[in-house]
Amino acid sequence: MSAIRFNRRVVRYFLIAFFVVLFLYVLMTGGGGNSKSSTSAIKKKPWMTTGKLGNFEPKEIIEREGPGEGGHAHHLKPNQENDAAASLSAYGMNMACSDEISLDRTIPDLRMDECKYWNYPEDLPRASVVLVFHNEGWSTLMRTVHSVINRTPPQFLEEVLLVDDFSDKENLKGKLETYIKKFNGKVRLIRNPERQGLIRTRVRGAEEARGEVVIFLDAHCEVGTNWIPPLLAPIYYNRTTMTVPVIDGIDHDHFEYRPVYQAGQHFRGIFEWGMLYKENELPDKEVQRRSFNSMPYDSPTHAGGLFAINRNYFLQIGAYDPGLLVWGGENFELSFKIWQCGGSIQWVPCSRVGHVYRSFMPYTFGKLAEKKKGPLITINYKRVIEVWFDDKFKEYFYTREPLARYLDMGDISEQLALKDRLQCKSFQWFMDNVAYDMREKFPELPPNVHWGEMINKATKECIDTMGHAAPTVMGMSPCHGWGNNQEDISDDKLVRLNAKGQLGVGERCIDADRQGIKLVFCPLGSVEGPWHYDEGDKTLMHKETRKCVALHPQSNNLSLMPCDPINTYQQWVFKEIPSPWH
Ligand code: LR7
Ligand code: MN
Repeated sequence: MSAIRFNRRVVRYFLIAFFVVLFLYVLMTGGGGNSKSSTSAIKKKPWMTTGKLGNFEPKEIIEREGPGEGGHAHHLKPNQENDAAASLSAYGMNMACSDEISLDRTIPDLRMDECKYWNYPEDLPRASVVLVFHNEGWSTLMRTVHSVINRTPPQFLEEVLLVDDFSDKENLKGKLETYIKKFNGKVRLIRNPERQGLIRTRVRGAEEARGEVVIFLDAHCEVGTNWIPPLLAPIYYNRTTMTVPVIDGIDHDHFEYRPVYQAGQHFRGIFEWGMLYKENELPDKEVQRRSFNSMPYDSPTHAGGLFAINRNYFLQIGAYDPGLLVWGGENFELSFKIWQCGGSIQWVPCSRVGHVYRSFMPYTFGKLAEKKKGPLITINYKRVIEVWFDDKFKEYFYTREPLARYLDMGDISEQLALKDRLQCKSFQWFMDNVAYDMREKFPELPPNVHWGEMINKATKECIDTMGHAAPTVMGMSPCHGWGNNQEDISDDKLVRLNAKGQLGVGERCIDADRQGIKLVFCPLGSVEGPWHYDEGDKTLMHKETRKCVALHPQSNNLSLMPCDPINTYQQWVFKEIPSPWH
């Protein structure tokens, strides 16, 4: 009897234990039977040990003395001014200054304090850090390499892969091969046999890379303390997540290392309708979604240069559209593609990388641009929006960039087929679920009622930004004429007037104050404008002051004057520009 009861008890204990184990298992795997969630159960997420440094934090803080150390500005002596100026105009950065700063210089740790207490799995994937470069300065290129080698745990660094996009600077030739030998094979160099532009060169880098993850950096960066584990962890957990470090600024003149954002404030990438890259403060919804403010968060787009992605995934989604040329728009293409086709993009506050913002672009687009009719970057944008936007949204782009309608973007059928094959979602889905903060900042645009050159009836001259960026005073100059030989079209006189009285040039708006008629940043979140255009009188009235835009006959300056509809100096006509590319 008791033996039987004993056995029953054993069975009962056994059953209870069995169910407890089962329950715990289901709890850990999130209850899902699909393979995705069960892999994530085995793969540990980062964990926080408040008060105890994370497992990959450096054991000691290195301090060094010397020019630019600690990320401080380094100022050259007055007698070096010529060298500084010469290198600034050749490279868009002061190489004479950079050359005096150690390749191993220290930079400040600008991370949020919390970041020091995160722990990451030991078996994160290994990365190839891919640097594509065209005629970069030696010391800034090498400082990028040194910073990666110095601040990356070797078990996570497969290699640093340098991809030379057909540079012709002497010091980037044989000397480079010799120099990288000292890294015992960790640094590898391949070269393009002809100029490909950064977009195709990055794809080549990904194809040749040996790491499971590729991390792209511009060739003038410095990576921060413990930068790599937080970038790799989200990818390790989900191979369709692409990660982006927070980018700090390195001054192009004296190489001071400083934050771009205020401490603790988070931004994420969006865009204006003319495809200008923008950043917006992290919406509350995203702040709330996370339990620590140092955790990664979703971002609709990214700036382009610095990010980490699973190599096979990147190649599977077609890497970059091979029809994109040299520079620009590839960041949007990849962003839309990833989100619409089921992946995600996360910005990672605990990973910081500095980037030298140049004073200007020191290189030309070379032969690749010669065959193209029209501005190459706008052609890239057109390809991207024609593939990824729904029809409604395409119109917003053309509202901002009316000439883009005439540009020859080449064949996009392969890209559309890819979108189909990957069963990608609509742009509306992206706007509703990912870039929902766009609605507030850059609302949907009313159509243009006029666009083209804005000609004054009296002088027959055109309103012009005079090549200046906003905020600036608008001026007048001879109209373009838009003859036959118009390869180099400038948008400075291409004005648009929308149905709600907004007058603008490209992404910028025209407004008036006491100083005159001005090009300004369009007010965020509004598509309304201050103007009323009278189709009969041809006057342009400022609604608030009820005055009209007038040209001063002597000074040729623009200002608001009491309206006088029969005065030809107050009469304006818009002349649409015939396609200059036909
Ligand atoms: O023909 C070229 N071939 C190249 O290999 C032209 C450039 N390059 C290399 C170049 O040497 C550099 O290493 O490509 C890299 C990027 O070129 P940059 O530094 O001239 O570009 P950028 O910093 O002015 O521009 C930003 O936008 C580009 C759009 O195509 C790229 O995506 C850049 O990577 C990107 N930079 C960043 O996102 C850094 C963060 C700053 C911001 C905003
Ligand atoms: Mn750059």
